Amino acid sequence: MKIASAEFVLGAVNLRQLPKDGSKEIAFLGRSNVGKSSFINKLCNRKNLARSSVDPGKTREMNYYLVNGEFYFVDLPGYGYARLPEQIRSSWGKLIEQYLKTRTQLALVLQLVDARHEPTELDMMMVGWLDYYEIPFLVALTKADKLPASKMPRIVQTAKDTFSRFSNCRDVLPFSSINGLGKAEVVKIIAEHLKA
Ligand SMILES: Nc1nc2c(ncn2[C@@H]2O[C@H](COP(=O)(O)OP(=O)(O)OP(=O)(O)O)[C@@H](O)[C@H]2O)c(=O)[nH]1
Ligand SMILES: [Mg+2]
Repeated sequence: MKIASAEFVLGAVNLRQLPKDGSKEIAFLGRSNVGKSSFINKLCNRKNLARSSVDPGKTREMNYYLVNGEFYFVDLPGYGYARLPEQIRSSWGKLIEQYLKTRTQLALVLQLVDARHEPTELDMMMVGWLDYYEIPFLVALTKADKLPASKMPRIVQTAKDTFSRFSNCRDVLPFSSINGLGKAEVVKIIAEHLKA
């Protein structure tokens, strides 16, 4: 599969606003500032399709991008931004859990984890939900360009040890929005899940 076109469709703050055409969805989940928007831009070869923020926690909407006129990339609001009021954090949790629980056209989730850090408690809670709701997911270790190449194999192996006990985890791989590391593999796995 080649990603030839991508366009912003809508930003939703509740599930009633989501597209109703039934097209398959690939969703991007991860803590605030982990690199979700940059990831989408890299996959689509676009600089500013998904707005990447200098101001973490700003994206509160679920942003939909139509790809190849055929399926959606869904940029989910980031979690774990401590400076947000508790009320917003809990409404975020309800929205995402309802989305994961009910969205039958969701084909795959890209769970993003910073390659330089251990997965957070919230990261582990998210993959717990994904597994519980039987949603296939791929773990991408972001900002891999910030790691020395010599450290990479051990970091990837440690992450594989952590995530492979979840039966819906399809793979764990390093990714960089700067140099494109991992992009070809990610596109291939997305294409497989769109077909299934
Ligand atoms: N070096 C490097 N920096 C990255 C990479 N991906 C993202 N960044 C930087 O990390 C910051 C956050 O990236 P975003 O793509 O906005 O992260 P996000 O997950 O969409 O953040 P929120 O929308 O706030 O949840 C930006 O300054 C990006 O330039 C990467 O692969 N390598
Ligand atoms: Mg973003």
